[in-house]
Amino acid sequence: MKVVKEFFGHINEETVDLYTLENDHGMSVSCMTLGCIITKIMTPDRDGTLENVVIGYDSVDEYLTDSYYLGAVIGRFAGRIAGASFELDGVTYPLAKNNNGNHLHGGLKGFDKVIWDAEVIEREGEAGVQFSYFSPDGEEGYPGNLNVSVLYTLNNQNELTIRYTAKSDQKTVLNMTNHSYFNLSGNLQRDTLDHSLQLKSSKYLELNDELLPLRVADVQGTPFDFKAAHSIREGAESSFSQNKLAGEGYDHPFILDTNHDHEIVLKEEQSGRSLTIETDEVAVVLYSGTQIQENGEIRGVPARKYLGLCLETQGLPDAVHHPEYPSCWIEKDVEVTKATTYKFGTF
Ligand code: FUC
Repeated sequence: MKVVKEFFGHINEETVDLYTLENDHGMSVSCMTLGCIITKIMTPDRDGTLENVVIGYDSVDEYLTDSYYLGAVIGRFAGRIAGASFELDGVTYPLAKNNNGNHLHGGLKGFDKVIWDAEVIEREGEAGVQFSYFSPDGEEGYPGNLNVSVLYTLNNQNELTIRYTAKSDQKTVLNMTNHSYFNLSGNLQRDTLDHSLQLKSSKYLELNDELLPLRVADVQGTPFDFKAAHSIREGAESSFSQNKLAGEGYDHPFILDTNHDHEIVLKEEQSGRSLTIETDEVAVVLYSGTQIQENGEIRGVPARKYLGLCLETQGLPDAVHHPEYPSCWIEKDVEVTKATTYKFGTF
């Protein structure tokens, strides 16, 4: 196991460092101090060939102008918050408006665009890096001074675990995730339409035309039923209104029926790669990369829809306006922690 630290770039006077965690099988995860962004995950295909399975860029400048949140940690609140404000204990908190008058993924300068401190963590059988950040009271409109850390660890079972820990000096809201775009074909050789996905989820959130949660719906009889694995293409090419609304694909929260039980399994037939995700979180947002513009290249391939897909484990978007959803509030001075594990395998 090893951790290698490299210089990745500058933002004004500040240095951005890249950390590569590598296990004894040569699998590696590269992540940096800007936004805890995962730039690369090298995993073996069924013949043992190591290739990259996430979308990323090679320079800090590309990440600074990026609007896709490639590989980044999202916070304080993942997904959209209607009207960019919420009420807590009788006080209204206006938030940054950065998406059609709504708030998206933490605002104008969310956790994805700030530089985090980093510390290498070496433990038996694990290579890791812990990023930490202090988010002051009022940042992007959110109440409470918040100390937050994100720990990435890689082990010899080809498992990457992301652990989010946070504590605030006031009651506040929190919903963090990682926004990696997976593409198991390796080095973006193919798009993700023929990736097959299995989800232990019976219910999803229907969205309105601003992509905000409308109501809880049953997956039964729709392209949102992934209890038996099927391709992303099935939704992308379906005439089902919720798939059309998401730009011919998916941009929806799925409520998980179970946790730590192979609840999310993604596979790519040609390479033989699989990804199994297990989480503490109540939901996963499946976003099929439908807003990626046909504009230039990403790592040598034409940028386009479906080039990667996100499986964002998290609480429910806009939960601040839905008391019936699982709570998104965190109490004053109480440390909260959530973890998600990504196991890279072959079949
Ligand atoms: C996702 C989506 C959005 C968005 C973005 C880049 O999580 O929910 O619709 O466009 O990230």
